[in-house]
Amino acid sequence: MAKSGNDDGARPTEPYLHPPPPARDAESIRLSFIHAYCHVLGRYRLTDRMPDVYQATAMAVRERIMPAWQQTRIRTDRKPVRRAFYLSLEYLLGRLLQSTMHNLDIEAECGDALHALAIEMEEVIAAEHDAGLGNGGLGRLAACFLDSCASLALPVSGYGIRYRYGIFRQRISDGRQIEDPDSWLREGYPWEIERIDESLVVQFGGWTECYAAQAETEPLRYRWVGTEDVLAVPFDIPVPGYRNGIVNTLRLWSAMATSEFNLDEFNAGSYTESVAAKNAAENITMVLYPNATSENGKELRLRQQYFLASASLQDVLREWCRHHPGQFDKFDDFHCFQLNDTHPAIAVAELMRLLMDVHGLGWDRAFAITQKSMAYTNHTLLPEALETWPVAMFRRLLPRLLDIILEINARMLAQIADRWPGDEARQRRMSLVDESHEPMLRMAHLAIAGSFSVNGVAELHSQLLTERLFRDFHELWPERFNNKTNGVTPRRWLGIANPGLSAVIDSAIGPQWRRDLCLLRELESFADDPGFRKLWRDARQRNKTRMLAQVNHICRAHIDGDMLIDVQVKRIHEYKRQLLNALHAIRLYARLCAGMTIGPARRCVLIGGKAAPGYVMAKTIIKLINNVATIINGDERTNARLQMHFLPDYNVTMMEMLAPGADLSVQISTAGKEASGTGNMKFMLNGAMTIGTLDGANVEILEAVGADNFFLFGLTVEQIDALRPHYDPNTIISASSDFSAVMQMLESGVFNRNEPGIFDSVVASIRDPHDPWMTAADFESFSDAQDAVSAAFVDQQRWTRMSIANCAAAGRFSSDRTIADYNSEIWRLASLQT
Ligand code: 26Q
Repeated sequence: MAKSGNDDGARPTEPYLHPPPPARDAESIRLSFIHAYCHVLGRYRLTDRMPDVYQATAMAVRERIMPAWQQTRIRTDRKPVRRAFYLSLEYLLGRLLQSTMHNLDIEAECGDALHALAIEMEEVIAAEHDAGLGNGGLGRLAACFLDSCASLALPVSGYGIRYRYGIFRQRISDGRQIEDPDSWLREGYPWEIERIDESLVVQFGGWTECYAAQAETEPLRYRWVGTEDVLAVPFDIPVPGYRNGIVNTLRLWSAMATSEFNLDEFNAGSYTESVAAKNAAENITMVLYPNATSENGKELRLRQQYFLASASLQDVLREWCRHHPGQFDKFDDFHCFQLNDTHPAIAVAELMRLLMDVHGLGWDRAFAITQKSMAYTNHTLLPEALETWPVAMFRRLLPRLLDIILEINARMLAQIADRWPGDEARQRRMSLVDESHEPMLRMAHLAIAGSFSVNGVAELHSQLLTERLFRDFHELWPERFNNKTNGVTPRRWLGIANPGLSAVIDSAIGPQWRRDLCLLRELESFADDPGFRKLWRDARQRNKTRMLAQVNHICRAHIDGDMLIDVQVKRIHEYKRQLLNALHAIRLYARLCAGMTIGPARRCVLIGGKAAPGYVMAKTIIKLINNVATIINGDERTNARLQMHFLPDYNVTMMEMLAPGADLSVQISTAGKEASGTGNMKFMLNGAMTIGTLDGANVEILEAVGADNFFLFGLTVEQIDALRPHYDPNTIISASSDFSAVMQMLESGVFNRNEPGIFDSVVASIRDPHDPWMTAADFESFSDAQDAVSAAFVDQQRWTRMSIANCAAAGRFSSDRTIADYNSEIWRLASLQT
């Protein structure tokens, strides 16, 4: 096709097609639906098969994103603008149909279109399968960030992996977790567009060669040869901003064999081997690793990380070179890569490789560019969760990248030796290679060395990073360190999840809080208005009724609507202390059995979350929760006053129904262990009360809402540190009659009559003076705080005022605020709308 061009040196004008934008009225949407249902899906009678109805609805909606998507692309394409790229191994998107309609402002029209066909919108929305390409907080944060970037009209693209299987589906059988594969693509995924023409090659294995460049004066160059090559095929997902005409892109890479059959092997008769090789290539993007903290040393995981980093950087460089061939001086003025934890940190070395080996830059220029365009976000304080890779594996899989990392290390260590002569201990601590045992690469150190920005995700977390985990690096490069407190998108987590409460808020302060969540502060002036309180309480009660209907269905339970609903949902991990929650439920039960009081409120304890398949202790805790729940719920003497249920297969969609209906949000990690938490923010935003420790973002939630509206308990980071050397859980247990009764019940086998010994490890961990999570230390204070919750709950006037106060104070936990902070302090992007 002929290309029209201009001669001012700017890029040629592409021959764009300009199809007429599809109309957005209900009748046009109805016709699009019918077209998709009949002429695309080949169905001609409306049936109950919701997957097809959902697909056709999604297609009708998708058509209406396309014009703005194309416009957004043209805007960043015509004249180069500074852009940011979010690199993440995880995106926990959840469902997209309703959020897309909501952001495009066509929810009502779509509802009418379906209604005209006698279809209920709610059922169509429910037919969508969650896109579960993430484990938990880190992956969901990436999804909230994409929504906020588009809503703020910032030119930010996401890069990730299109896993064939997302996070496993959890089933509970006999109280134990069973994992089933999540084949989320089986019915087809209407939100993605494959761009096979933009595929790229990613190399693995092989070796490096040194060769002389054309001119003798030029330095030697390196090439990476003898590699096994894998094709990276991009699939684009639109990311619409909130009613602003912007649609950004999430680009997910899928691995494909470079050719269907390796002809040489085929001719040599190795048909089966060549098909097997194709399989090996495609395995790279087969499955999401289901660990919520790092499980180190798995080769396939390293392949995934490099696959993402290499394909994404090549993609960006290709685009840059189309317009600025060979001109890298301004590259870092136009590009910023945000690394979501160390998972994509290999990008530091890969950008060096591409700039030097492919584009011919020397080390110093390449490093200056790399270091000015990379920024790293840390999400953990647990030292055991820091990623490391065996040097030997790295050398075998990515030999050229290892060379580059070792050179970065040599130069950094020289800098350290210069600043602190003779301090070899410091060099060993900071080295990119841990040489205390088998040599291991420390990915966090690589990320810090190769970035201009390092941030934590809540104030306390960022402070602990600079004072503890990365203290040495903070001494060397203090200007790199900063905080960006997490947030959640108010569109999904209040507007969509809680339409009832949203309408009440709109009636008081108008609808603008969806763009500026700090406007919720205005609700404070309504907190003492009896009429408003009633509206608030009624809306929340309706949510609770809806939630309990679902929970009762899922758990085959009979929870009634005036119980205090106490919810802890998050990945199962010892540091999050679901065990402490279970101990408290046992305390209440033991008191009831002994004829004692448990406070005025009748209570239902809900716990949900997935355990990493290899995390034995986490799985035992699930089994314990289920067994305790069975005993408690089965006791006719007490089950009108106390119930407990485990929610199977907790996911994004389940949170959308829990946050609006929960009374109490349980955020009880050991102080200093939870980087931020984001579930805490979702509950608060929906008017639930928090019972929590001074950990992660709880600290800032408490500060925002005030001590009168928060149930604080537990030791602080400093108190934990001070207690640790003489921590004596057995004395703590003996000193409390409640705690002794709980341990007595646990240890006498009340909860495992037919399976003696199965909870021994759990019991031992509570009694262990070296228990890293110090569960026993906070038992008493947790119990007292729970008693205060119970008393507050039955004073409905007071509880409602507190609920309003929580929502009113949630403004700063919008991911719009978080992204505005990333932008003003790290990315420095211009809005596409000014
Ligand atoms: C690493 C290597 C190999 C396999 C798996 C992993 C891996 C995968 C996921 C390591 C960690 C994760 C996820 C971590 C995570 O979700 N962290 C949470 O991030 C949230 C967003 O910042 C915080 O709110 C939480 O406090 C933090 O726990």
